[in-house]
Amino acid sequence: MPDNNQTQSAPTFDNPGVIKLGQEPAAPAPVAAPDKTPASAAPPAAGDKPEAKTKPAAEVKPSDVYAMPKEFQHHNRVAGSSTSFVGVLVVAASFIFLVIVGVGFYLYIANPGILSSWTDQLFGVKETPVPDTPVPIATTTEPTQDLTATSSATSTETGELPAMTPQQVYLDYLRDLDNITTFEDYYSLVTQYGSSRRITTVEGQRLAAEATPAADKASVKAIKEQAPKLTGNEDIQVNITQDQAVLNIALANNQATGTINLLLENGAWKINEETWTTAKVAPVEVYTMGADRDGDGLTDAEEDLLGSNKDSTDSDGDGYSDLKEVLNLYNPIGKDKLVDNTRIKSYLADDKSFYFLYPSAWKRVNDNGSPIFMGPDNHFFQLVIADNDRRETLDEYVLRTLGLSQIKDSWRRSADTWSGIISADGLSAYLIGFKKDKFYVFHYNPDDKNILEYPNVFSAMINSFVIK
Ligand SMILES: [Ca+2]
Ligand SMILES: [Ca+2]
Repeated sequence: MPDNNQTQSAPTFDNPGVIKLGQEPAAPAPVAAPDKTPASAAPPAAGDKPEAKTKPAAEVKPSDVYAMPKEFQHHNRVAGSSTSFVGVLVVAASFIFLVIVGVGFYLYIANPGILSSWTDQLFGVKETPVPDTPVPIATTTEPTQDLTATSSATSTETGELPAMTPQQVYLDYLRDLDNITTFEDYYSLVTQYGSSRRITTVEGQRLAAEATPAADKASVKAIKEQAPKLTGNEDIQVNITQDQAVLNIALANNQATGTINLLLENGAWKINEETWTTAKVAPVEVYTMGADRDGDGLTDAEEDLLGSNKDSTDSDGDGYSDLKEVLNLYNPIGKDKLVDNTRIKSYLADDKSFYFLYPSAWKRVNDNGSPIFMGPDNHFFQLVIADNDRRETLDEYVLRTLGLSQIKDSWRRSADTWSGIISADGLSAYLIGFKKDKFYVFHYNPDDKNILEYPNVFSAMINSFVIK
């Protein structure tokens, strides 16, 4: 679970980073002045050296008859006869120079980098001078940075940025969550927005959650109650590291804060875990109690079921109210136990591992492990038994099954052979025995008008539950 108290450093999207421009050449190097050209290698001017040799001797002796060395004769002859050849050389050198300058200029226009690299090599240039004018950013090939994602948030498979940011994914999920009506809708939503781990988790909840219409309804209700109601003014902080994103959301209208963990899977952000630090206040209960003419807490429907007096708070006059007797498993119309009331029966499991009381007039259906007791007007009770394959505690099971973040102490119940948690609306009871091998989940499904006609008989059924 992410530690939302830990302040993490701001993501790197605050700093889009130094945009690395290509090794842009400095201002065009001016074409080299023709001071070093092959043409400058002109032949030495003829006739300067022989000048020293032409110094007349002070004394001329017959043995000193001057004779010009052969090499000088040769030089003189060449020099004297090659004037037009030097002109040709100059013209050729000029032509070559022009060709070099022209090719150089062409290369510079076509690909500035070549010349600069060549000149860098030739002249040992190590540093690229800072351009006088900023290079237009448009020349960069970097993708435009999304403020809500960092360049590190790329899929390792596609190398592309996810199409949606983590917060977009979560907000879309909340929007769609508001429209679900069944647990199957929820599961479908999770397959769209959830991480593979979360999909697996929710898949494991389907059997129990969809066991009956009542369970389905209760599950969806709990999931929706747990979802935060965002106004759009929330402060959402996003921390992205590699393939993980954490959203820290502070609700605008109360103290609740959420930590949402998302994983990058197949190039998209998937919701992996949601944690809200403060349980949201449950909405005002939409269920209403059935009529209770004498105001003793036992509804008129229950008094009819048990045969007690709808106009007396203590039908048998023993000093104990009808309600108190029923909840404590005593007969409100006699001095015996509730099970002795002819309108109540005991249900014993096929393997005789547990039993509990139920209204004998209610039709028992689906006795194949998850008995349903159908009452009038589509009110019914059901028991669903789930093996504790994961060896979870009751709290873990309830938190996971209902997607809750906390369990209130006022929801807890216990008896000689089990401990339990009653849902906030009182319509579901999650029990576990001391062997901790099974969870026993009782549901009360009221009618479509959400009028609770049999809440106390349902409570008595749970209170009568005994694991052998
Ligand atoms: Ca009553
Ligand atoms: Ca009584």
